[in-house]
Amino acid sequence: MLRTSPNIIITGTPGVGKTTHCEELASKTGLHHLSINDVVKKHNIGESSNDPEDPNTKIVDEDRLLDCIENDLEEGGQIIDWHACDLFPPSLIDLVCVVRCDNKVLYDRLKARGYGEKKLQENMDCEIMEVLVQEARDAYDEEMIVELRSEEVEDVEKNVERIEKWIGEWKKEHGKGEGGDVEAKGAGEKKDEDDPMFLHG
Ligand code: DAT
Repeated sequence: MLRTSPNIIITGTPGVGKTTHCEELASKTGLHHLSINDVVKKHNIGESSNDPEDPNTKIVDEDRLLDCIENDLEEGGQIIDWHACDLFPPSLIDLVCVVRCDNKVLYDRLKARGYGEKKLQENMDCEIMEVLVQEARDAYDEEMIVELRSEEVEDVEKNVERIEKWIGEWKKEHGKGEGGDVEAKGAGEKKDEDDPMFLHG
């Protein structure tokens, strides 16, 4: 089935601003915020970890997770909110946004969430070592990946605007632009400067 709207992953270290971006983007575009946390809860597919410091962390059965969301992904128009990205089949993904955040800002956000020292340090290391950027690069084509900074409220507005423009371009290219009969452009015709996601890095 051909998707009429793109599937977009919003990923990154916990606390960087994934949910904030997904909610804003969903409200601006009408695409569906697919919170994997909610899917895991709804279908009860997470096992509690044995870590006493972190009993709320769930180890997710990825095969069952994919079964639960496969139809949604095939339909398209999903904004996937999750702190991992390499489990989603590349053929069903159109854009991967890795949200990034300054260490000091992230530390304060995670502290405010009440994270213990160990969990806080693990997540800080994850951001410093660029774990999610690397995971995205290992799983998807470089051209599909974009890093977005999220330190201030204005960053969210700017990022969401960029993604909105990108969605418009995607729909035009796939013949789903406003007006209906826009012809799909061949991939070879596309110039980087036409692309709102990659224009400014
Ligand atoms: P995540 O879903 O990645 O765990 P979140 O969206 O829940 O992160 O955001 C964590 C906290 O940080 C939350 O209180 C909102 C705030 N926040 C996120 N991005 C922000 C930004 N760009 N400017 C100001 N606050 C932000």
